[in-house]
Amino acid sequence: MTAPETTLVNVESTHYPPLLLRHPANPILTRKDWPYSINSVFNAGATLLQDGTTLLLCRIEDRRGLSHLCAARSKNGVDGWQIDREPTLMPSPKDYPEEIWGIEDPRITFVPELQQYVITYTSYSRGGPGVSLALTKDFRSFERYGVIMPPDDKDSALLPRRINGYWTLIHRPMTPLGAHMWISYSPDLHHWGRHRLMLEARRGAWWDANKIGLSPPPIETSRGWLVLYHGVRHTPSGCLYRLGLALFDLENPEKCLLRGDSWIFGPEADYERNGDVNNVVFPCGYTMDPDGDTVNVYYGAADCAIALARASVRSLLEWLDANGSCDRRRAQDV
Ligand code: BMA
Repeated sequence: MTAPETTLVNVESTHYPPLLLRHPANPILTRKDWPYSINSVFNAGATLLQDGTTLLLCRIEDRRGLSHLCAARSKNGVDGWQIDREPTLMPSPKDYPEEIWGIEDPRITFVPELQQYVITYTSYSRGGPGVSLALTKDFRSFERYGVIMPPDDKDSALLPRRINGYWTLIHRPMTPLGAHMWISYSPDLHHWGRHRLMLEARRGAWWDANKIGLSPPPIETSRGWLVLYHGVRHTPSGCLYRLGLALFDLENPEKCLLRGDSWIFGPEADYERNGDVNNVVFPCGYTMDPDGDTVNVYYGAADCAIALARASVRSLLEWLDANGSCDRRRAQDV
């Protein structure tokens, strides 16, 4: 197995295996890089364009507190970013009133059947955050479908192909039972149904108690959909956002095959510990290297910057084999 480059850094030496290695150039994008005035840049969707360019669709927060999306492109996915000189996708509350308080946290899925990128993002409405969807071929013009999941819902991504004939969406509605990950199906990307609970937040002292959500879109592997999810721990000094790992059946993605008990990545570096919101690592996108094993995970750090950590899919699966359990234990754990 090839480990990701040895120059990548692990901030603290612990006895836990470092699965996601921070890039030494971190943070790779901050507000200082922006060609126009912004408060902060964070939580970017990511994809590779046809010519191998990495595209990040970044969440930009302005000084009003409202967010829009802006594209940044780089040949190597690390530096030399070409940033759109103006916002790429602005909220459009006149036509889409649910976007009145901004649009946030995009996830990008390239869908071969449509030959388009599908973007799911949070639209911040008067009723709270909901899930909206837009299509694009080039990240210059967009076809908006509007709200597909009403408030309160977020942390959503589309799977790249139909499952049993239906488009499949993972999302995180808030219910009186807690903030769990759900899965829904659609024949046309407009009408959604067959809503099922996919992964539950645990309870009590667990790192992922009460509130979880999908982070980047699932990674398709021969063994299943590999899912990085965030868990939010409420502490007396605020929330702690960390990442965990789970694996779901390829043809029946609501079926959890393995779920790790421990978190695998959490705020440690200064740019993750300190920012507008301290102690947050929040990935919304990844790209895959040509070796088919190295994933570049782009994450928002402390709601102030974008950082990069790399991992080997094979190592993540090996870790799950050694540290995960089948979700049928769930009932006793929670
Ligand atoms: C979550 C989302 C993210 C944000 C995080 C920490 O609820 O809204 O956009 O990065 O909180 O503030």
